[in-house]
Amino acid sequence: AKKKLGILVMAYGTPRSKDEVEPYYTHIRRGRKPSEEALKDLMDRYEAIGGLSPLAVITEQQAQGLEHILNETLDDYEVKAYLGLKHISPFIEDAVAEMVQDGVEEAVSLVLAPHFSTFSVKSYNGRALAEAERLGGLTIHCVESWYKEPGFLDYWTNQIKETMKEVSNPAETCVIFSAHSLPEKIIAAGDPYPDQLKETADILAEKAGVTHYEIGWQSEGNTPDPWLGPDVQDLTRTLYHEKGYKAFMYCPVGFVADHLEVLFDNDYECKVVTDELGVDYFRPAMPNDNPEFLASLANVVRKKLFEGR
Ligand code: FEC
Repeated sequence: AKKKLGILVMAYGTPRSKDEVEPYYTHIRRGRKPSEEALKDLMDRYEAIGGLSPLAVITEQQAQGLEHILNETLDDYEVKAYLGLKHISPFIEDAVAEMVQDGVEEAVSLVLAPHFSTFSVKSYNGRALAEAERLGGLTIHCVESWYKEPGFLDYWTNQIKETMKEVSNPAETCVIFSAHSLPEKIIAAGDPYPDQLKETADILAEKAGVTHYEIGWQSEGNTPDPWLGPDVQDLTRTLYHEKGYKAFMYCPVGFVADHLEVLFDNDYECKVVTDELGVDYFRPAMPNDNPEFLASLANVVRKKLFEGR
């Protein structure tokens, strides 16, 4: 008989109905209810991208696609993907409990975000390991980061090259690589997150033959402490004034799907800035359920599974 292998696919999560926006936001804020004003602001942003985020459907497609590829390529295993979300049900803990109930003894965990940070990947994996420990009988091999996986880099390289074909003057275009901002204090704590984004940008710029590129941060939270900068909107203005670029291409490589932070923070907010400056806006397609991208995630899982065997 084939051995059972669980794939714990972890992602941020998004409200699936308007009623879920408040509990979701409260969970993000670690149990503190948002003010009426903050809640309305978030509701308005969802409204601006069409009512709700497509993220729920995309995350599900990514998990199913990954399960399918792994079942086709791992002869000795019966693979099942379990979705575990950070801020909404099914929570990470629910997914771990389901694996234990299904009699899964071995699992690989993968966060649908390429770069490691204590705030993101470490907290996802920490929650999964704590629940597995509490329930017993399940070993989870945790992937920590996968931004250097060749198929992932190829995905973005191709996207950038294709999008460059639409640009009228590549020599006067700047590519902005970005990830979700985090509180600046992570740097003092030695977090590799900023370096990993920089490395991703350097590799992609080289592979895609991009001359002008910069690193920016986006979607920072509404808290008093300083966040990693420069913010992508401010950066766009500064670069325009200092270098006179005629077009900007936004590559939010810290994310893997169309969701609020891309559809609003890039496609609306950054576009407001490029419109104001009278320059062109470009944003290559996100990986979503692209088959080559999912195949690269399957590679990451297989490598983790066979590591040290
Ligand atoms: O499409 C959607 O509905 C949801 C998209 C969504 C993604 C996402 C990814 C990341 N976040 C990260 C960190 C933080 C920190 C705070 C924070 C706040 C929010 C809020 C919303 C939200 N995030 Fe998010 N994030 C998404 C959505 N995020 C909504 C609350 C309103 C706001 O501030 O805009 C600040 C929490 C606090 O108040 O203390 C920190 C990181 C990622 C990328 C890695 C990952 O996907 O896990 C890091 C997608």
